Amino acid sequence: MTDGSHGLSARINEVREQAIEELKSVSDGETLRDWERKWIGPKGEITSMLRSLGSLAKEDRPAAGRDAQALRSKLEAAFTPVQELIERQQMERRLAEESIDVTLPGRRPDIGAAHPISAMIDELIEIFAHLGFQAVFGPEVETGRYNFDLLNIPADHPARDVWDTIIIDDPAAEIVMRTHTSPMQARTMERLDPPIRVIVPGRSYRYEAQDASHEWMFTQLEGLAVDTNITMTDLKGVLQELARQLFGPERRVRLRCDFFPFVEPGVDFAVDCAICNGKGCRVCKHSGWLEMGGAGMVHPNVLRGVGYDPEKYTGFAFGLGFERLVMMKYGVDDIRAFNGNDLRFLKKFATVTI
Ligand code: YSA
Repeated sequence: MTDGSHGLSARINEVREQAIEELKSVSDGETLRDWERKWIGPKGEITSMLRSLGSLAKEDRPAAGRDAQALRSKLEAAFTPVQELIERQQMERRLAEESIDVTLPGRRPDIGAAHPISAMIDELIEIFAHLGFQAVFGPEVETGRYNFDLLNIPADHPARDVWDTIIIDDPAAEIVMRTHTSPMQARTMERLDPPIRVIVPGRSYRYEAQDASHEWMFTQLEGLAVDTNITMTDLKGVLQELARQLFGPERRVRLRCDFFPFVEPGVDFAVDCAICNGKGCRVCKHSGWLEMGGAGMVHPNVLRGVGYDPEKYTGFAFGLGFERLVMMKYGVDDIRAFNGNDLRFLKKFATVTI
């Protein structure tokens, strides 16, 4: 054994003692990593010892190499249980910190509710389903053809001017926000053959000054029935049933002559006020009647426009405003409340949770 190898074996003993001693004082993950780096890591003491083997005499190198490797194994064997212990302690600490107290009272989830208009749409879809009507939905951006022409309102017709239309594109192309849900009459008839029984709930838009009973965006319900032998009696029966379902079995419906270009004859329909039983009160403006919307027998020109033979088929249609319906039903006195986003108002209707 040469002097050089003597020196290395003394260094091995020294390293063993010092490393084992230091390992005893390791108490956490950070000091353990420092220890690992210093002694057995790729740039640690053992590695530099192995690298220095080249400076030994050739015959001393194998034994010195074995000793250095044996020391690495020994230190690694000492390191492993300490590492396991520290990891276990860390895990226990985390479990203690993150444990859940199952006895704490839960947090009430914020559950939304259907908007009063949506709730009314659902209610009407249900009522009309029992009468054999199917709900269909159509585009809110319409062409003049469906919003006016096919409803017997040609370009030069004075009735066209009374709709406060919002034109959203080139006026010549007449792309409009639909002013009512009636365009779905023609769209439905083009798609289906009689017998037809549909309702169309949806938004409508008009360039209106807002006040307590007018909005620029509001919701309508259109109804359409086309078949052989449909008469005004069928219309009255359906509206009567609607009024009873919404406001109670005693309700009566009143039809009065009115004009809409797409019906002949046309009517406005009202229901006797459920609040005062028709005697007159603040809600019905002392008239005893609540106006619900327009209706009538589908005009032969409308039937012809979609290729139906008006000699063979007849139909009725009606259209009513949802907001005013909810206002009547629940005594709301300002239509602007529906889109005002005031939770105090909306929560009053929060019966339907979604
Ligand atoms: C008439 C005959 C039919 O065979 C079919 C449908 C109709 C209704 C027609 N399309 C129409 O829109 N008539 S209307 O202009 O009188 O509106 C119907 C209902 O919509 C009104 O009774 C009202 O309740 C509601 N409405 C109209 N403009 C409104 C509004 N609600 C709130 N704000 C507005 N600006």
